[in-house]
Amino acid sequence: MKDFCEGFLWGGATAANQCEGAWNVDGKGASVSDMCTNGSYKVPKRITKTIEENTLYPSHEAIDFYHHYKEDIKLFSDMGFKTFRMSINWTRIFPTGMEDEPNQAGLKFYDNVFDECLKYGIEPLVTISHYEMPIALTEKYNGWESREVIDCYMNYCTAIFERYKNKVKYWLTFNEINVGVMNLGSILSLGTFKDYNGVIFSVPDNKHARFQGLHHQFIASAKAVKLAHDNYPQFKMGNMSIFMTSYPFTCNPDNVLLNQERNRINNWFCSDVQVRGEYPSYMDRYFEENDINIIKESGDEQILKDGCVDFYTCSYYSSSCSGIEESEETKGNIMGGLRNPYLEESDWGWIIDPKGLRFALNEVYDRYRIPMMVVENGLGAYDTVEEDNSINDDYRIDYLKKHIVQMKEAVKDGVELIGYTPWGCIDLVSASTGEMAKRYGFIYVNKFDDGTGDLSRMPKKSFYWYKNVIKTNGQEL
Ligand code: BGP
Repeated sequence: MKDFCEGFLWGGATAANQCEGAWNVDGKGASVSDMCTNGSYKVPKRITKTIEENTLYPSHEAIDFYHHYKEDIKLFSDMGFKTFRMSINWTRIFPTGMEDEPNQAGLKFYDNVFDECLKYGIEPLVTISHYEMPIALTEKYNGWESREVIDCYMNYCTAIFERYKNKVKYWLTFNEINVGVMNLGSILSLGTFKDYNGVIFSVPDNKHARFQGLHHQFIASAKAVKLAHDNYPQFKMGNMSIFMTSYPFTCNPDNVLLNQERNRINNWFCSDVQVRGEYPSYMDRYFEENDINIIKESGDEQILKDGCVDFYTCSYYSSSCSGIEESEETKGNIMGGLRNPYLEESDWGWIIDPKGLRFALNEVYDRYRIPMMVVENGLGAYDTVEEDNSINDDYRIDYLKKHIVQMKEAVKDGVELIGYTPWGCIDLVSASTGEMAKRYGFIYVNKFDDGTGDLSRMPKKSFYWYKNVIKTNGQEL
């Protein structure tokens, strides 16, 4: 029977804006994330037009990976990481996104980070854009709504591909690109929120701008893939989508159809374009019924065809149900739905569903038949530091163990899974709430929601557990 392949890429994942800090250091410009305040499960975070005094902006210091990367990568290596998923902060390389020449200090920083990884035999897995587009592009162009932003992104890709061609092989064009099918995507990834400031979840919806923005992201992604394929044959280019398994709430055919429709729009639309190189036919009706008219140029079809990704990646945290009934709802990571009565949830109300991951992996592999990675998964939880300084995060071990068991089942089912990078391998700022208290890491960071903390790092119990998982290639869980 099949098992995790030799050379399986065990590792962990982060994003620049959630860990680096040093938000305005060495020539870095402000990104969308740098304009977001902290929040909590109860108090939502806000985006502000200017930096407000006496307000905490968690990305500004985060866990200061910028100055701790050597120590952190050493700890990853102690765990036996084969890969480290991280993002390049666009605004470190092009502070406004519109310069002709890249910022040398920014380029140098990532040289140092990659060299440090390679020193330990850790393969960098790089997200090109992870919720950190230059704020200047949102102001000038309303973000991805304008086609001009494709050129800015390509300028950025050209600079980083050429600079890191001997250091980075695996690239992801956009983090969770399908967040753009939801309103929240206007802030996080599309930058189509011109002149809005306030609670991020309350941004007024502009469907046209979102889907136009997504179209531009598809074109940018395809062009980046083609640039890589034409010039850097050693590169492997991937997509990255949120996969939120969705079940019909009951076997009522209306629920089954509703579930199919939601799956298509939320889970499949973006990856269908990026993997198959064309818009799926089912979207025509959706666009028509929602009065969405995407402006395309004549060469776009060909660009999409020429820019299909080499491997599929997704984040997976939770699942939900679709139904026409009135019933309790659940949020989950970004997408929600009806609450599944068979499953438990995390302290942040995200349903925990390891079998939903096996289901997802099978569905995706059946559809695309290309190598896959799960590049985000994990449990955001409150951790307690005991008197002897130990952190006994058995709940996190339990969550990850159950998901790895199901990944193994999927491999036995025939899925070509080549990597797994649990989210927030070191504690970092939460994307949805801006908190530190929602911790995912194998490594604890002494940093708190009020901005205090000495930033010291400490392995949790899960650190030693995961080290053994990697050592035994998933045999001992
Ligand atoms: C994903 C994002 C990550 C990350 C993760 C966990 O949607 O790609 O950036 O933060 O979710 O979410 P949160 O931080 O809100 O718990």
